Amino acid sequence: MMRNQFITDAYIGIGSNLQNPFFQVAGAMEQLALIEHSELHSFSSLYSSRPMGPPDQPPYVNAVAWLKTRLAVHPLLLKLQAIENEQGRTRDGERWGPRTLDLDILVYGNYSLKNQVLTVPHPGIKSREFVLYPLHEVNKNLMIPNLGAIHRLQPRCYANGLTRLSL
Ligand code: ROI
Repeated sequence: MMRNQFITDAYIGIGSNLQNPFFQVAGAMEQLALIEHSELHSFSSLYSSRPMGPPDQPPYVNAVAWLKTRLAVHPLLLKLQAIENEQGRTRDGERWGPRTLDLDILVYGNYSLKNQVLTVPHPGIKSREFVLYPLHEVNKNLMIPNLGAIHRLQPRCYANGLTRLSL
C-alpha cells in the first residue's frame, strides 16, 4: 500500500438519497473511521439538501468528514470507492441521478491535482451549499487550494433550503 510519511488533512464529502440516506451516511462514517493508516478526526452534522441535478429525485442527506491520513490520494480514493460499493452503489444510473452513497475527496492537504480519474480540490465545492456549509462547520480555518478561505466561500453560497438535522 502506497503510504505517505506525513499526515495529511483530507476532507471527505458524503451524500446519499436512496435506501434510508440517514442510515447510509451514518454507516459511511463508521467505515471511514476504519480506514487503515488514517484517523477520523471529526465530522459535521448531517444536513438535508435539495437535489442538484434532475429535480425528480429524493432530497439528499449530506455531511463532511475530516480525516487525518498517511494514505496517498489514490489509495485513499480506492478505499472510498470500496466503501461506496460495499454500501450498494451502482454506477449504471443517469448522470447526476440518485445514489445510495457518494464519497468525494473534497480537499487533500494543500495538494492540487487534475487527471482523468480525480480532480482535487473537488471541482464542485465552490457552488455547492451541501459541501461548503458542513465543511465550514468542521473547520472554520480551512484554506482550500485554488479557492481560498472557507469562511469567505461559505457565506457567499446561497443556502438553498439546506437544513441541519439534529440527532
Ligand atoms: N445533490 C445534493 N443535494 N447532494 C449531493 O450529495 C449530490 N450529489 C450528486 C448530485 C447528483 C450532483 N447532486 C447532489 O452527485
